[in-house]
Amino acid sequence: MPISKTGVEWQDSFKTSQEVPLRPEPVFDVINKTASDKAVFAVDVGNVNINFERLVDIHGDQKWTTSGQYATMGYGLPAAIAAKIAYPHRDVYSLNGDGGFAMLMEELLTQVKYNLHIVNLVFSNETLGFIEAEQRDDSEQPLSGVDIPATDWAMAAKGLGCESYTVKTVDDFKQAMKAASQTEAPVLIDIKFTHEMPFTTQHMFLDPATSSQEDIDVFVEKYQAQDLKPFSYFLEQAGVGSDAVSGASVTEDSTSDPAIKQANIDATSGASLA
Ligand SMILES: Cc1ncc(C[n+]2csc(CCOP(=O)(O)OP(=O)(O)O)c2C)c(N)n1
Ligand SMILES: [Mg+2]
Repeated sequence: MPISKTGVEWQDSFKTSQEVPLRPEPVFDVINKTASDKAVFAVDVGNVNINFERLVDIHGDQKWTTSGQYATMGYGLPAAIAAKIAYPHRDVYSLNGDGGFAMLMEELLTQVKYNLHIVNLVFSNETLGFIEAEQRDDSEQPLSGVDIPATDWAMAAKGLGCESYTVKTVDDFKQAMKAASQTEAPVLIDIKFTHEMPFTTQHMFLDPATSSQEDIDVFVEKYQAQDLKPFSYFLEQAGVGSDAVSGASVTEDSTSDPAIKQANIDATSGASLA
């Protein structure tokens, strides 16, 4: 019996979640189990990157691409078209937030026109999520300009000539992925997705040495993080003082420098999930 779950085990524990709107872990679990060894994933920009990079299990000869340097939203659909032309015999998926999808959704017409069998996934969280998370966590400003109206993307895609599905549950998604594998047409799957932001690793309130109990309680409840331990816990288990990692050169005097103080906190407060 492990004394505590690691970040990855904790993350995996949500794979079987039946929560609706859907959490990312069960959705990616289906993708991991369904996509062939030669699948290609074209990933748009936003929280979809965070979820993809945390949860996808690239295996076999799979390939993936995203707009890494410029973080250009609207990348998913054209990248998937390029992938399908380059690799006509591979299964190609585009993975998009609803905001990024809305930017270049007319590219479904190109997929239809050239009869490209691409499976386009839209994670409908009704927000420019990545920016919402920034507004919440970084600037703590009132949310502004991030909400996206609830939209029937499947109906819109149908109008553009695609086969399309709306999924609200894990079973819906499994069925839609199965149906998508049995057609030659372009497919759109609108995944009604959680409005919660991905787990933040930027400010983790887990360590009583650096956070108030109130902050820890709020954080743990919000992320169902009862099984997560702060990094200092693992150092103690290993018999290593947290000073050894946070920098022995940081003295009592130097902590009056706010930058060093913050670095000290960052180094000791919960790095249990990368
Ligand atoms: C062309 C462009 N405009 C704006 C941005 C800034 N930006 C980065 S992520 C993001 C929001 C993405 O929203 P969505 O596609 O709905 O994905 P989510 O984060 O909700 O998964 C924005 C506006 C960008 N990267 N590229
Ligand atoms: Mg979104």
